[in-house]
Amino acid sequence: MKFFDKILIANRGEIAIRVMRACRELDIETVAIYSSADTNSLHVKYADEAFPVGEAHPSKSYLNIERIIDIAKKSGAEAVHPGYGFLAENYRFAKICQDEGVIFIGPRSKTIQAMGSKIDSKKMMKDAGVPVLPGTDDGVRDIEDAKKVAFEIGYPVIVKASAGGGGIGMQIVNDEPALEEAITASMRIAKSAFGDATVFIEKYLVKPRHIEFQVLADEHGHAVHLYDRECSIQRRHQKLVEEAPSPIMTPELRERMSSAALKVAEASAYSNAGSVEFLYSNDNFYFMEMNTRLQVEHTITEFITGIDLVRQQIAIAAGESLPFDQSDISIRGHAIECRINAEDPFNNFSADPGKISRYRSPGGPGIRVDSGIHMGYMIPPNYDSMIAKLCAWDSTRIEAIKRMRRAISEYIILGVQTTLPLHYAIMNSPQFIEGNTHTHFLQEEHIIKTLERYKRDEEARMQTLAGSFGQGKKVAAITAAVNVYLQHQKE
Ligand code: MV4
Repeated sequence: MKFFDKILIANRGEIAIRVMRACRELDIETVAIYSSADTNSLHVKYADEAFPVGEAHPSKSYLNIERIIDIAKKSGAEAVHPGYGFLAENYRFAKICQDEGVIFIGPRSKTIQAMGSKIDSKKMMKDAGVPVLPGTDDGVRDIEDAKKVAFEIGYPVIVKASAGGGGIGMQIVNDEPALEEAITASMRIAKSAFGDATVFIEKYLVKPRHIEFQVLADEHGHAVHLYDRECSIQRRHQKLVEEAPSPIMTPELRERMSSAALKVAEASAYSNAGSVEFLYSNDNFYFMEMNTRLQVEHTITEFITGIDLVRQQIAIAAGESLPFDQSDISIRGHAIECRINAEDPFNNFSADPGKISRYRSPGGPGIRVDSGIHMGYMIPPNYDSMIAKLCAWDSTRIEAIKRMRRAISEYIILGVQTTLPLHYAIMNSPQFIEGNTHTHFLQEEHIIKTLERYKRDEEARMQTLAGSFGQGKKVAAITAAVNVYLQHQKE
């Protein structure tokens, strides 16, 4: 079954390669685009054809809609996969693709647009019977009205930008005297970041969990969910560790949350892959937003369900019906993803682009590495700092954690600082092992203390490792042995 002959991948790095891998298995030819900073990038070599798309700055290349459509037509690509980031949630791009006769692999333009407004999507879900946090139903119009609503729901409240993303413009307000200034500040930030000053207020949850459900829907009205992911461990709204399923999930909670997720898909007449984000606190959950794209962490869902999400996205875009229904989808075991960023966790996570001087990625049972880097690769400073995704699967959560520790111990990335030491600290943290995570997990004392201990131990730092529980030495020794081996390889 051939869904398309040729697909253009409007992205770079690991996700471009991930999509091309699905294409190759489906006998679909691939077209890469690349900026002037990516002439030597792996996604360009992996593709059957590659076209320059412009200068390094994203606005001149990976966001250049006109040029991308032009390349799609010139190359004869019938469809475009946007990956994540860049144009993935740009409803104008989806619309232009449609108008130009190129299939956009994702939901319809109108759905992307509707989900892009936090106020509109929240309203739509509330009407559909999905739990949402109490707050203003519309944008804040006058301060007296805002005060009244905040008083009714009780402080603390949060002011959010309707067009917002990544926490931009969010203001937490603890009491009435602080409300007016927070609204003004939020509106100003929202106006400059999104060109839309609309803000709304809702009840603030102090240490919620972020739990999301993967959904797949075809263009014939069938929708299924592919279970849950826990994504609470993040820093400045960038996720760092995700796991599937959530460690707190019970059959009863899963029943409640998955039916809400499917209601979201139904109410929006959704098609293609998406995820429904909830905040969870005290056995209650609330719809936050729907991501209308393939997400970075789709890998762990693939591990526990055995379903190739990119293959399904392509089949759905080709007009196929879902080849399974809900009763065919079950989960097996537990999967964890660690995002490896070229950042220095010992220096306030400052970006550390540059040349990879030594590289060896882990392998063996239950390990998956998605990356676009290799030995000798120069990480350009122009894009996101995520350079690899390390995923571990095993039959139980604790075994998956131990497998992840083992994989981290095998992972050698020299030449740039990475988040590997932080991941090792997290995988050894008693709180994490208990599944006791929330959105403020990384601010907690214990992780910072462990990192400071690693920092003092220069040798361990070189190996990117040092352990709690007395395992550090053994693991560091293994890493050192592999490093020596690689040194010999080079000389
Ligand atoms: C919240 C919240 C607490 N209460 N809303 C952050 C980004 C945006 N998607 C929503 N965010 C939050 N909204 C209420 N009413 C806490 C956060 C939040 C958060 C949410 C998910 C993952 C990480 C987070 C980190 C800090 C704050």
